[in-house]
Amino acid sequence: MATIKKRKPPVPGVPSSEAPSYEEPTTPAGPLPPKDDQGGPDTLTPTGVSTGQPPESVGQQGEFLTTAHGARLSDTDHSLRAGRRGPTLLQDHHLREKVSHFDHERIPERVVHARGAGAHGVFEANGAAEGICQAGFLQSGVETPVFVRFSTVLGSRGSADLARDTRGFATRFYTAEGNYDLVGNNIPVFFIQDGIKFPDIIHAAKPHPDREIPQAQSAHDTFWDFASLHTEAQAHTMWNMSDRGIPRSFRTMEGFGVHTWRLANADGETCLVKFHWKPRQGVHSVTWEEAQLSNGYDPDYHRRDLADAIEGGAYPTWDLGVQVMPDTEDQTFEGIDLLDPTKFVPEELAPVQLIGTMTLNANPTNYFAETEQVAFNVSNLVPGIDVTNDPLLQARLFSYLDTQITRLGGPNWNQLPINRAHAPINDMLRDGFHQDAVHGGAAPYRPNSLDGGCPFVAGHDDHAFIDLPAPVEAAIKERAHPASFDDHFSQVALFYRSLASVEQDHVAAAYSFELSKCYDQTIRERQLQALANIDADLCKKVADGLGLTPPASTVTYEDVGTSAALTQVGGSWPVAGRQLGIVIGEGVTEAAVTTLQKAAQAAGVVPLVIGPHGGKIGKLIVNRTYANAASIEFDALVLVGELPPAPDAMVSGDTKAGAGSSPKASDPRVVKLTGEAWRHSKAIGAIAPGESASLTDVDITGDDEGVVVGTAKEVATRMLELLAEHRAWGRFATSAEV
Ligand code: HDE
Repeated sequence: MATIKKRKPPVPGVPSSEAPSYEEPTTPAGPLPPKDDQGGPDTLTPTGVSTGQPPESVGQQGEFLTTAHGARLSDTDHSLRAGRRGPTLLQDHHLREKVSHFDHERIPERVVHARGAGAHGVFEANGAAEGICQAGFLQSGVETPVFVRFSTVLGSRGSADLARDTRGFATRFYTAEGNYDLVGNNIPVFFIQDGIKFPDIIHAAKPHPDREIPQAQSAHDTFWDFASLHTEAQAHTMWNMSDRGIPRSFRTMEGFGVHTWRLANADGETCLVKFHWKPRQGVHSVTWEEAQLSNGYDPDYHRRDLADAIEGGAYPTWDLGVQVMPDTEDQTFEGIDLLDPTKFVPEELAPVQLIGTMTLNANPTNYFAETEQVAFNVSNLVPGIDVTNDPLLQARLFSYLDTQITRLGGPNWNQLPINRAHAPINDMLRDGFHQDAVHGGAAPYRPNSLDGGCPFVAGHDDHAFIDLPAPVEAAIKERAHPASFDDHFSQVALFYRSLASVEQDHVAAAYSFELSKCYDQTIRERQLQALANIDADLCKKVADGLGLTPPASTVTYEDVGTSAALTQVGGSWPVAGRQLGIVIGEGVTEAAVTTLQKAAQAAGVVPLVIGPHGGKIGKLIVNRTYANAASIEFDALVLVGELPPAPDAMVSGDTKAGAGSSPKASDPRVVKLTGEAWRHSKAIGAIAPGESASLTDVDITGDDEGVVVGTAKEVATRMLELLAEHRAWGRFATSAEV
């Protein structure tokens, strides 16, 4: 194999492990190794035995182009024809193989959560769960490989990342006792209480069946028609309308198991738990305007952010925690029915106890083989973790296994490399499409004596999965739910009232936006009634936005207070993986930029130089230009010196200008960039000389909140502090102040 010159990219996004030559290479060489940031599924046999081979051993091999059966090919540019101007021959085996395989490259996308991004990592247990759960991977110090897939719910596979939507947060733990899949969301409550309603809510939320619009959003009649009629959906809907519906990054999302699970320790003692993922990066969102801009400028925003962060070494980390509740007969805690998935348990009532930490440290090598073919399954459980009677969870136990049969083309999807368990498999399941294992023996049945009785059933001491004994009360078989499922509003009010006033304004704006997109007035009015039942002030704000009269509440319920853990405002967080835009012009003081770059890199922040043209300015490499930079790429912006219009600027009519009528000294694209950073309450810095023009062009001064003017060193230090706070929160005017 040729010597590999590994690349050291200045910023993340490098396409391959070796820099390309200008001329097409002609000396035969084998496949390049994966990039430094890439990992793959462990190389195991379909029945769980490690092959000890590196991940690239399962990729393409050899120096020469071959057919699928391994014969070397001499030409792939011309089909085999009867004469140079004649028809193509049916005998062209290479053409038929190549085109036919291409014709079948696509598989059905997931019916929900079609758009997603994945990463490999490791989970390390801290042992705090040892007393409540016997699962081996939760014992102190045990390290378990994981694969995580984040997703939106509604959009199709090619939809934009920053749709207002719930995010999936699915984690597979490849434990020594078999795969354990925690298939959760970034929102702790769900739309429906019973799995039988899942097709209804999804049909309502997906595009209208006649025109197939709108894509990846809930701002349309069928969604609000359903949500306003089936009011148990109001809880989840409120979370979606909050900033949680538009996360800044997959890295800055909490994750929730949603349902209540039953754990058992080695003595068989049980408890009920809710699972939480707590991001060490903090919980942050974008503004609605940023979300909309991002869907145009960079529809892959979240996917890119995750891959870039891992490539750049800013490994995203979450602590796994549990809220532990007693396993009582009524499965109720502090008046909350733990079997109702539209309810959550406020952290003040049951603190989240941390039981381990997950770090994502490798990007997939191949999107299709890993992120697309991973098949999470809620019924992938390990000894010590069992389900409860939550009727939503019960339906999921059926659905995940079932859906893969169509999506992955048969019953053997567990044998795909990304789905193989890291434990010996002896399941007696046989044959079927795409069988990868060559099973031996004569007796795939039990009991047998022809195969020596193998496989044997395991006892408790052999780490068998035991369905935990739980009492089932004498009952009538019926299609009905318990009275405790009837309250659809009190916890929704709790959530809304726990938010900071700026977050409440965002909620009101989101409802107003979504409902204003409905065609039918009746649907708006019906949803307003639901809001009236949740919070009169919220209802009035939304009604004002829609030009309607707010209705009076039709329900009464006990005020359930607030929970401080629900707001995202405040605090200071690690900045690694954030992006700093450094805007420069011709004749820039290079030393100032270098100071900023060094300070950013030392903190794990990616500095991106934005110049009037591509290439270099002096010795500085330009990463973005005024023409291709978009404000959504940068968590903070520093303007260095004077930034006059570049030759390609159309000062009077630039569509990116948005610069008002008064003449500006700076390039209109820079004015727009800075104006948006201001509106989105991002930190802005200016380095003298020149701060006066670049800042006054957008009517801001060094005295404004989140704005810093000074030397490069001063600006660098302060920018990192401001970045850690995510936003200059005080810059958002709130209705509470009016
Ligand atoms: Fe899912 N869900 N779901 N879901 N779900 C799927 O499984 C389903 C529910 C969640 O990245 C599908 O493999 C039913 C709750 C995530 O691959 C499907 C019901 C929660 C993912 C399915 C629910 C989730 C899925 C589509 C009601 C949060 C993406 C493809 C009974 C706790 C996993 C697939 C990935 C995916 C069915 C409810 C989360 C069709 C029937 C509640 C994160 O099987």
